[in-house]
Order: sequence, then C-alpha cells, then structure tokens
Amino acid sequence: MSEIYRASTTAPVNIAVIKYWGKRDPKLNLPTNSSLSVTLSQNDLRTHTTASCSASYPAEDSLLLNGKLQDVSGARTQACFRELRALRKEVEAKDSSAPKLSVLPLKIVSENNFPTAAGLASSAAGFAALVRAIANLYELPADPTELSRIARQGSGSACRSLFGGYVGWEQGSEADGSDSKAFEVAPASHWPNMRAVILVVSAAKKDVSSTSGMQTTVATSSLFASRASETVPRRMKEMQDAIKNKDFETFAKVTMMDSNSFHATCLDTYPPIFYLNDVSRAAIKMVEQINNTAGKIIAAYTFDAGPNAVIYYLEENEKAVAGVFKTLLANKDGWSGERGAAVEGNYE
Ligand code: 2P0
Repeated sequence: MSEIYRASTTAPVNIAVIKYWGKRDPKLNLPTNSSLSVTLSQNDLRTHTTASCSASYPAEDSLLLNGKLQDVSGARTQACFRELRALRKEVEAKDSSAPKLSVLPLKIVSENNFPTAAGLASSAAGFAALVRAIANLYELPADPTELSRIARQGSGSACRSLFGGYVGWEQGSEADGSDSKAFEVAPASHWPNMRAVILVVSAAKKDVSSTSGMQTTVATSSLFASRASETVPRRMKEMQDAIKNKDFETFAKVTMMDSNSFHATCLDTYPPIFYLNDVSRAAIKMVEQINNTAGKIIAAYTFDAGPNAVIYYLEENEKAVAGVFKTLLANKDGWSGERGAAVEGNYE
C-alpha cells in the first residue's frame, strides 16, 4: 500500500472596498487597477480544503467541491497545479531525502461552510485554500505573498484571501505578473470592532460572469479608463490612510463611492451590465437614511458582481445598523422584491 501524504487548511472570503474590475492580461489575471478588501472571519464564510497525493491514486488529478467532482482541466486550475509542482521540484532537488511528491497525482477535497445557493462569490476563498493546502502538503515556504501570486492565476480576487484583515492587491506592471501580488494593509486586530452584515438579496447565479463582464467593460466603457488611471489610484491611498487612522467615516464614504463607480462602469458597458436590482437600491436608500438619522456616516454599503449587499459598520453601532436591516427583513412591509436573508459577519 502506497503512503498517502495529506495537508488541510482554510481560507476566508474577502469583500472588496476598492473593486478589481478589468484585466490587462486575462491569461495571468493581471488587473488594470489595484484593489483592497476586508477579509471575513473564518468563523463566518470560508472554504476548508484538504490536499493529498499518493502513488495509489488514479493518475489524473481530481478536485471535489462540496461533494461534486469538478473539472480541473481549465487553464486556471492547471496554472496553480503547475506552479506549485515546480516549487516542490525545487525542494526535492535541494534535498534528496524529500519524497518525490511532485510526480504524484493530487486529490483535492473542498467544502464551503456557507450555502453555495447564497449566491456569494466563493472562487476567492476556493483558490486561496487550494493553493495553501497544496503548499502545505508540499512543505513549501508558506509566504502568503508568494502564494498570492499563484492563487491570483486561479481567480484574481483569490490573491487577497491569503491574508487576514485589510488586504491590498498591487496591480504591478511586469508582463509576467511577478509584481502583481497581495500585501497586508493592517491585521484584523488593528480595527477589531469592524463588522459586516450581508443581505442575500438573490441566491440566483449571476447572468454575466465577472471574467467576461470585466472584459466587455474594458473594451467598451469610456468611463472605465479614468476609473483605472485616476479614481482608483487616489482612492487606494485614501482607503489605506483611513484604515491606518481607523477613520470609519472616510473608510465608509470611499467604500460606497467605489462601489457606485464600479457599478457605473458596468452600466456604461455596451451592452450594459446590471448587477444591482430594486432591492439593492432599497438597501442603498436604507443606509443613507441610517446615516442621516445618525448625523454622521455609521454604515457603508458595497456590492460585487451581483445584487447582494454587504454593509460595514462598527460594533458600537450594531443596533442602529444591523438591527434596522434585521427588523426590515423580519417584516417584509416596505421592502420590495425578493425577500432577503441576513448573514452576519464579524471580521477578525
Ligand atoms: C472584487 N470582483 O474586487 C471584484 C468586485 C467582483 C466585483 O474580484 O476572472 O472572480 O476570476 O479574476 O476574481 C470578481 O472577479 O475574477 C471580483 P477572475 P474574480 O472582489
């Protein structure tokens, strides 16, 4: 019986406050602008992945996600496998006693602890967990920056899930992507009272995938060029300063404005891409009302490539922010469209 080598890890979902939208190289997932996200607590939304390899396995690599066999022949998964095997080969070349794991078939088993039907993006946590699980299996130096470059090739946003807390993704300028990687802006412990509530407006699969949507935006939107070259670089700096200074009002304002800017470029795409719906717009109005009542900004909305809202707030404003949304969801009156569900998220 051949030995089975095994390693497990988890990776969290991240929600961008400065959005990644647009690639300058679709093959390497090199973006047209830098981005910044907040990593969700592992207790809330995360992927758990076990990677194993053995001479006794069938010759083909395999990936099981939530109990379903996935196609691993795609260029993105293959790029991750190839890069990790190359790094393992270096380990084996340096240490002749290291078992030759790089030539063994891989078996990857992943589980999300949130319902796939929730319509929440899982590719970021998925590829981050896959890359780290194999890196652990291969006993590679677990430098998250190095691993982020590999995970980026699986899914762009995955590079940000290799770090906890507040994470940037430097767009880089090299053609080979060597400087397009994630970096830590601040650990979660820096601003421990940050909270989020996720409003699942629709569990339906999005009709325009991020990968194809952003390509159409780059090709057709005239708003897009100024977003990538002027708006985002300025906001990256404002956002990093806001996080360093724990300045919630600036953090929130920049978050909301960047979400609006991203969705404006979607609308400016031809044919237009609509991710927000009436319920999303009602959530925006509700946040504005909460902030007006408070007399200052205590809540921020942001939307990814779908209608679900993520609302950021500080723990001390739990009642005034999350409480209002929960009451609303419990009592459908005044809430148009499909009934939402609240998923609470802490940041750690
Ligand atoms: C983000 N999104 O920064 C932005 C905001 C969606 C809207 O990253 O093609 O799934 O796999 O690199 O990472 C979604 O894009 O795209 C995304 P690929 P990905 O979180």
